[in-house]
Amino acid sequence: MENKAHDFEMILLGDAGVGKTTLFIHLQTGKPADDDVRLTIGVDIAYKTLNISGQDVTVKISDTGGNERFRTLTSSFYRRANIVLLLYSIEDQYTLQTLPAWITECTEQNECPDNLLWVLIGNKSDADNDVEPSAVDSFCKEHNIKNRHFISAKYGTKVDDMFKSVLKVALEKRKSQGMEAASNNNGSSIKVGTTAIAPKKSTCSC
Ligand SMILES: Nc1nc2c(ncn2[C@@H]2O[C@H](COP(=O)(O)OP(=O)(O)O)[C@@H](O)[C@H]2O)c(=O)[nH]1
Ligand SMILES: [Mg+2]
Repeated sequence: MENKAHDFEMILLGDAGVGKTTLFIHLQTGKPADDDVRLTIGVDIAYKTLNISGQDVTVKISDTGGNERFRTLTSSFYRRANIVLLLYSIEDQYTLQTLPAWITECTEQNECPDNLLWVLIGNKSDADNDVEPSAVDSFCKEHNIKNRHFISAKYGTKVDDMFKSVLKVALEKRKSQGMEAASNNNGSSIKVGTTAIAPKKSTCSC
């Protein structure tokens, strides 16, 4: 697929089987995924435009394409992401326990990890819960994750609400980062001694 202009880049991370592709297809098509289209090869990319508070926002969404099974996600998958949906299945507490490894890998490969928006998604909310709420609380505390959602990607429960809410937070975050950068910079140059140095142009996409 061609690389379109987009405001945010979102990646779906988590162990095989947690429902990333099911969520990806739901976000892409607006309806539940058929079983036969779920099996995918290579990185899958979709573009989605949504109006958030009167503003059109385009998001590039990337699914792992099944490569997480072999722990072979390429650095380009992580590099320019600004929003990371960390998925676990509420049916299987082990899938929450493995998320820190994905966080580490993403932090190492992303070009601007300090500005990443991390969102925890407990998927399969239609199924029996195997995860203690206290385990989710401590996970969020430990990794400083302020946004969490429970969805059922299979049945589409809360998927649209989650997506809108995440984009709203991402927009607010970007706005506050912009304001912070402006107040830090306050103009076009930084004075060191008697020499004015133009601020280094960031290569960061966030
Ligand atoms: N009960 C239930 N099953 C789900 C849900 N989302 C995905 N699944 C099932 O979980 C399995 C793995 O889903 P998939 O999207 O391929 O996971 P991925 O490996 O993370 O991409 C499939 O059998 C899906 O139908 C959900 O919200 N509820
Ligand atoms: Mg998949």
